[in-house]
Amino acid sequence: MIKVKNIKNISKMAHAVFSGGDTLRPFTVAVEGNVGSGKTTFLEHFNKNDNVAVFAEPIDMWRNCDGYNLLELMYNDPKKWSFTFQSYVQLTMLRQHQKKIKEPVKLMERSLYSARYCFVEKMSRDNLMPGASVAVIDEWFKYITTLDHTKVDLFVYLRTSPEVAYERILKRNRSEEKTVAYQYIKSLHDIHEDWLYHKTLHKCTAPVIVLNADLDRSVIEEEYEKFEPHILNKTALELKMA
Ligand code: 8LK
Repeated sequence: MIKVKNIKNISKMAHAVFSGGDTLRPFTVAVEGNVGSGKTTFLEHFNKNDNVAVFAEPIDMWRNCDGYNLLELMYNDPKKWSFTFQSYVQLTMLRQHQKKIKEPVKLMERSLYSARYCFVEKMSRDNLMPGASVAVIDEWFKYITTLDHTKVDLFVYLRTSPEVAYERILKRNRSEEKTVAYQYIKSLHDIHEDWLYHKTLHKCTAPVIVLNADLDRSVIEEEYEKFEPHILNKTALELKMA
């Protein structure tokens, strides 16, 4: 137990108290959910808070790895590019986890865990990634998740019906997502459900808050606010403000 000796160090201590073992880590929240579940809207809401450092999915890096748009390559020829794409996703997510921040709360869009448990899972089930490639991803995954600053303290699951998620994808019309079929979204939905809701798939390494993300943009803020004290780890903030 850390004793609070002076106010100057209080923010540092809030980090330490909630580090769950590894060195001075912020309270780390990963927002998870299907493609089209409203993660960006969720991040925008919390980005207004000075105590939160928000990390959006590093999609621009996936679109430009030394000039290659890996996201586009993966969607256009998944059999050829899934492994390459997910190898890079794993590296960029690791970097997000390890980025140092001064705020007591880190809010990440997805995580190393959804990379492996949802997306690699899906590619493996669809035979887009052969067993040998999954094994290599897994060896890296097992190693890097032992490193400092890779733990997640809380998952926020933006739970949508696959129909609503699919409708939103059609509406936002992202160029790489043109080839995405409803069936893909439905099975990605089932995988998220089994991992974070039924907890029957892989390991759920932190508590999960489930939000009704089918709600329209105009009312979803109320849903966020209901859970805000938990998401922001009220205790860490109280310590910081003491
Ligand atoms: O989230 C942006 C786009 O990237 C969306 O079309 C789904 C895709 N994607 C993917 O194929 N594999 C991923 C992620 C996103 C995120 C992780 C961690 N792995």
